[in-house]
Amino acid sequence: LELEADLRLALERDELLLHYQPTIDLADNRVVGFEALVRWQHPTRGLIEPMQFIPMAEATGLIAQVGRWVITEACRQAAAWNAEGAEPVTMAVNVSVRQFDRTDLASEIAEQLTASGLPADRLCLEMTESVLMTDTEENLAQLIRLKALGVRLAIDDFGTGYSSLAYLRRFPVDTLKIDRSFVERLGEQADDAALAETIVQLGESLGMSTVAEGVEEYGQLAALREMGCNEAQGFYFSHPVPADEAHRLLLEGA
Ligand code: G
Ligand code: G
Ligand code: MN
Ligand code: NA
Repeated sequence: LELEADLRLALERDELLLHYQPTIDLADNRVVGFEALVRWQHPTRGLIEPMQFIPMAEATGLIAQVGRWVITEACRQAAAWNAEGAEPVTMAVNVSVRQFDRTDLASEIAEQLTASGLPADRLCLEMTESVLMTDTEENLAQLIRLKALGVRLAIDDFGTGYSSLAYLRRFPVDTLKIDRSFVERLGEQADDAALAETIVQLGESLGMSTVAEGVEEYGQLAALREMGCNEAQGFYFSHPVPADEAHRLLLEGA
C-alpha cells in the first residue's frame, strides 16, 4: 500500500536510522555491546517504530533491503566506536527469518565485514527460534556458513518459541537471550525465577552465554547476577537511544 511504496522510497532517501540499546556485563557493570534497533524517520508521519513496518517489510520482501541497510550501518558504527581504542564493543542486529529465505546472508555479511573493517566476532546476529524451526536444513547450512565467518549467533526471545533441546545442540549458537517475560516478575514469583535460572543453567551446560532482556529494576538485576547470567539489557540501564547518546553511554557508563 502507501506505506510499502513509502518504504521503497525511504531506502533511497536514507530515512532509516538506528537506535542502540547497551548490553551490560553483569560481572563488572561495563557496557560491552549494543543492540541496533531500526526506526524510520518518515517525512510526514514522524518517527515510526519497527513493529509498524518490519512485519510489512517481511511480507513484501523489502526486509532483504532493510536488513542489508541495518547490517551495513551497524557494522560501520561499531567499527567507528571500536577504532577509538577503548574496549571493543559487540554489535547485535536482529535478523528476520525471511532474510534467511531471501538472501545469501553469509556472503552478504562477509562483504559488509570487509567493507566496514569490523572483526567478525564483534558482530552478533540475533534470530528467533523460528529460524531453527523452519526450513531447517537450509537454515542450518546458512548458520554454519555464518559461523565459519566468525560472527556470533544469538537466539532472541529465548524460551517463548518451541525449539527443542536437540535443535539447540545442532545449531552453532553462542548466546541465549532470555525473553523479558521471564525477567519481568523476577523476585516476585518463585516459578518465574526458576525459569530464568533454568535457561542460565542450560546456557552454561551447552557452553552458551546468557543475556537477560527487559531488566527494569534493581531486584531483577541482583537476581540475575546471583544466577550467573552473563549480561543484561533493559530500561534499568538505558532505553534504545540515538547514536550520539549511545556513544556517551559507552564513554561514561550506562
Ligand atoms: O526497537 P523496538 O524496541 O521497538 O523493537 C521492536 C521489535 O522490532 C523487536 O522485536 C525487534 O527485534 C524488532 N526489530 C528492531 N530492529 C529490527 C531490525 O533491524 N530488523 C528486524 N528484523 N527486526 C527489528
Ligand atoms: O524482540 P527484541 O528482543 O529484539 O525486542 C527489543 C525490544 O524490547 C525493543 O522494542 C526495546 O525497546 C524493548 N525493550 C528493551 N528493553 C526493555 C525493557 O526493559 N522493558 C521493556 N518493556 N521493553 C524493553
Ligand atoms: Mn533483539
Ligand atoms: Na528479544
